[in-house]
Amino acid sequence: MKTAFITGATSGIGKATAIEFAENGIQLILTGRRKERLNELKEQLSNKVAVHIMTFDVRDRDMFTDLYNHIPEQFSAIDYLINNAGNAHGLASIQNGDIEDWDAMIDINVKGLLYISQPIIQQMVSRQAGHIINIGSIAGKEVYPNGNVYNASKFAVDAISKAMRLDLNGTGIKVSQICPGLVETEFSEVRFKGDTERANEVYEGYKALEAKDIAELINFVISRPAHVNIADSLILPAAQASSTVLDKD
Ligand code: NDP
Ligand code: 8X3
Repeated sequence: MKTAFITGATSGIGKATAIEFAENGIQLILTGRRKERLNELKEQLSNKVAVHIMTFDVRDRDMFTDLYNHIPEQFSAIDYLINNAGNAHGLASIQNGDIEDWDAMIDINVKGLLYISQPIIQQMVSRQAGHIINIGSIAGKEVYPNGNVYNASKFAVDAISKAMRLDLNGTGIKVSQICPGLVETEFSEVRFKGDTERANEVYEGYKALEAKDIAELINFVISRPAHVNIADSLILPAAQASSTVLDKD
């Protein structure tokens, strides 16, 4: 039985990945800050696979370390690490951006990913096996107006993914990055701080990707034969050509 550790499993892509993995018999460590949602998902999936939940903020390295050191034996060998937790906070020019939003994006999307990855990578190295999937973004391939620090955080994920692949070459660990374009999740609601109307507008006038589309790609990437690594992958709605070109009604 394989084990996956998914960050940001309380909504969107992370939640859809948990459901996809459970359908494929992969037991789960589900993480996020919203405990209620983790409990609900555990309840929903426990008839398919064993589920362990860990409630923490990826910025809180001490709390993560403590929880990680107490993972039940059954879940202790992690085969798949899905580094998914993250968000955009705000959409403003560099001259007007909110410093707290910048801190949140760098601390969560970049530093949080690193904090979670290192101990899990060390464990994978000792077992000479494992697969890390980093959720990047089209925002980490090309910048767009007012995306600045979110773009920078996802460019960092792109660089970290490449760096992990170099450093882990020869250890038996695969590193893949998946870079979605527009996916309809709670992402825009977070970016616009609960302004649902503005968030909904992001997905109006075309068919955005669904979280399940990304989950299916993740499942495809982890289920390739041992000699195959899909190192990087850009997945867009058919209506999207770039970060700034979108065929809307
Ligand atoms: P959602 O807002 O639906 O989900 C974000 C997830 O990240 C939640 O489960 C949330 O859990 C978790 N999270 C956020 N901040 C923290 C934190 N400080 N500590 C722990 N967990 C945290 O968005 P998506 O599913 O769309 O986003 C998932 C990933 O996909 C992100 O990395 C995002 O950048 C990326 N992405 C999204 C795209 C899109 O268009 N939606 C496109 C390209 C990439 P909780 O709040 O419970 O802690
Ligand atoms: C999320 C996609 O284009 O809103 O990473 O930045 S975008």
